[in-house]
Amino acid sequence: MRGTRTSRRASALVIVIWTVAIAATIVAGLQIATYRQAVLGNEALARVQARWAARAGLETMIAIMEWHTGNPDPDDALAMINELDDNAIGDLETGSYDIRHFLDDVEYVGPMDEHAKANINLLSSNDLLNIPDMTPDVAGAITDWRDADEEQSMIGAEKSYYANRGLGYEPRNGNLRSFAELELVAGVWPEYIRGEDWNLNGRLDSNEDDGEQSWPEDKADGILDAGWSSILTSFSRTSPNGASGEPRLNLKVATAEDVTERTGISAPQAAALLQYAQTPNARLESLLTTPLSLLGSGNTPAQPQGGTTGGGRTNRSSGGRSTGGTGVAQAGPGDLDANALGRVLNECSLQEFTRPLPGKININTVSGRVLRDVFDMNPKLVDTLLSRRDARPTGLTSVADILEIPGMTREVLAPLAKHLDVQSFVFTVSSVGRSSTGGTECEILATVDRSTLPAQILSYREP
Ligand SMILES: [Ca+2]
Ligand SMILES: [Ca+2]
Ligand SMILES: [Ca+2]
Repeated sequence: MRGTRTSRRASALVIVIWTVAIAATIVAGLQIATYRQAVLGNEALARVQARWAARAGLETMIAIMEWHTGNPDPDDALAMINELDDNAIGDLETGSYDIRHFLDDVEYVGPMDEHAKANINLLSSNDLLNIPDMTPDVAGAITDWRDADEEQSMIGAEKSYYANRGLGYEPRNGNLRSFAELELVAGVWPEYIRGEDWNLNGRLDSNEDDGEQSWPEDKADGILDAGWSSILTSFSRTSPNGASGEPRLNLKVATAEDVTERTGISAPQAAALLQYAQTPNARLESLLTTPLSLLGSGNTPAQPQGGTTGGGRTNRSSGGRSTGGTGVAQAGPGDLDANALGRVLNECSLQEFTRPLPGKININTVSGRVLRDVFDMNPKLVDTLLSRRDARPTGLTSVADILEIPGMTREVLAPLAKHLDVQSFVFTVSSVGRSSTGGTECEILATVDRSTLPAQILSYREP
């Protein structure tokens, strides 16, 4: 009896031990599965946190841009840019964001100003030929890609060229809409366009700074050499609004009263300006290089004569007028002084803005490389211009201010004048978000146009 009871107890003990062992195994298995799920959950959560942190950075930039479009400060050309830069790094409860870009071999905190580069849609074949690695056939092909006609330039490429090579596409015969589109143009190599910045985000990513370890090949020197993308853009736009925020006054249809009210210039000056506006090929920037009295009379500086006046304006003889001086400072009583010229350039136009037009370079943010490599400016003059510009806490508030910089004569300014502005409207924001739990990162790359409200996203990707 006793033996049987002992053996039963032993059997029960074995069963209990087994049960406990099996239960323990099940619990351990459950724990592992739950742990894995928790890890996956945390990773997913961290990705969401990082993505929304990046988005918060972008939204912050857009909010600042929109505020300054609605509330412009005509006396401070840098107000918005400074505020963007001051808010380009931010902390949130669940993460942080960081917005930066490379320009002229230096990394800056803040969004990339597309107006710091030259808009490829505004460049002539001659401008294009100044660019490093540019050859005449590629410059011709870019011009043909852009121009509306099908007439092949001397060594360019129109529709037939692409068809004969079975490329499956043809030139747009219109302005390039993205910078990567340039790679479709005959003879253009991605290496020229991107340099080391293979994902075209204006940032030095790890694969772009590790030599030959990963594509692309790079110098691994901590500096982003972004090829043509560092000096050219297709995104910058001209604003239909003046520096005051009001729609620009179209001089082709405005009255003298409109002009005096808007710019504060005298009635005779307004009349002369309106008269010039009616001449064929009139360009507002010509005022920078030629006094109003010569433009309004339909004369050129080369053949100055006392022409007809536009409303009692005093004509001056050509005797004392030099085109080699410091510009508007020599203007006569009928001409515009620097302040008046600045207001005219900032508030008027010679066209209706029925569609977005390619943007100009902002002299307050343009890189020295753009002035040297695209506009072929003397390097010493570029240094003077940039140091004078950087010394002004509120920047240059009118293109006319440039004439105060030593060496910026009318001759130097003439080929450049049509490319210059003092404002920026399009920025590319590379916002990298980081989750506060773990180091998960997510980048959002968006190009924002603030020229009209609400701001428009011209391009968006998550590289
Ligand atoms: Ca064409
Ligand atoms: Ca990059
Ligand atoms: Ca590499």
